[in-house]
Amino acid sequence: MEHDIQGIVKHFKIAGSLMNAESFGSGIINDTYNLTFNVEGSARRYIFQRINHRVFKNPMEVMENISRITEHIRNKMRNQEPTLALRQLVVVETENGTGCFEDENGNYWRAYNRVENAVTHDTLESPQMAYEAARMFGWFQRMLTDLPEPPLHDTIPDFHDTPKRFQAFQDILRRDPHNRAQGAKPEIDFVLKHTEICNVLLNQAEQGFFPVRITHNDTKINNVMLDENTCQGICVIDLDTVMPGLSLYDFGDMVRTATSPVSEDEQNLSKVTMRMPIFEMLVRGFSRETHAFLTPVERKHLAFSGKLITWEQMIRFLGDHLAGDSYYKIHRDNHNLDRCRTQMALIQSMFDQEEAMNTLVDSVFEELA
Ligand code: GN1
Ligand code: MG
Repeated sequence: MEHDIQGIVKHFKIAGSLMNAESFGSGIINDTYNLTFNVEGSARRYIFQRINHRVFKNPMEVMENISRITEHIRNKMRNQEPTLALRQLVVVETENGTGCFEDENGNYWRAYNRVENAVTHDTLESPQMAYEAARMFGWFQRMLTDLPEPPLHDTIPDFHDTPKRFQAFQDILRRDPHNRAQGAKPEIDFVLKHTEICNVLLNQAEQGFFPVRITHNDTKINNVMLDENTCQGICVIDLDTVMPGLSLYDFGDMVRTATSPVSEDEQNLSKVTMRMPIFEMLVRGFSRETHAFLTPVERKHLAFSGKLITWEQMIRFLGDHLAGDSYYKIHRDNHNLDRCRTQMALIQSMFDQEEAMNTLVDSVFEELA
């Protein structure tokens, strides 16, 4: 193991002794470990993470946000759903009373309890899972509608500012520092052909049509935990990017990550498709928790948001490929290019089914009215 985990855990308020540490999860930003402690004869598990501070420039602020969010949710749930309240993330305190420890190498660490009998899925096998996952991300937005002041820190400024992302993409394309543009011509052409997607939400947000809410901003489908046996939604995880944002960013990233039957780095593109039955369940699950506060303009753009976030993700992966893979962890050559290609195939599939997707959203909201 690359880090001195034994030394690091001493700085967290955890009773018992460390028995085992192993790498964990499929995140492509932070490093995650599953640690098992012996607490008076029984095993207790924790998740330890090294926060990637090249990406999150101020890890202390990230943890301040997360402590506030998790406490707020747990407090509300204690009254509403006491059993589920016990299955939420709890930030483990460090010896200095914060939720973040900086080691001597300048790495930042945090720890959570491990939520037991709950699992995450990189791809969704059933419509029921899609319903629950979407309901949970909707629930998460609803739970945070009354988070007391002050506003949360912006942990990554302009995170979903698609026009700024596009500018950054154009900049790296112009510089092409690793001479990779040549080998990615169809992908670059596709991006440039569909720039009309870029400004739609932010232009209207500026005119006041999209309220700023507290959003998760990274609603990859494996960021929600479902009960291992019943598939019931338990909690939402990976809270680093929870900050002010537009509701549709969260819906869009679910469409991106849940409707395709294969993972985002699948190399056989013929398998990538936007599955309508899953999309339907995303709309049903998300709207169940949010329909009371979503505005008509937000509803109208639910289907569109899938395209937007997938296009944004496409330029992020492609931009990182051109930049020499400096942001996302890669495990093979052209990994980011593969990821970019699945996004492209998925957008194409959404183009093909656009009308049906919009019709479905309308009919679900009509049922709810
Ligand atoms: C990153 O590392 P992970 O899985 O939480 C990224 C998301 C991307 C995602 C693509 C902070 O998420 O925005 O959508 O990869 N997180 C950050 O897989 O950039
Ligand atoms: Mg994340």
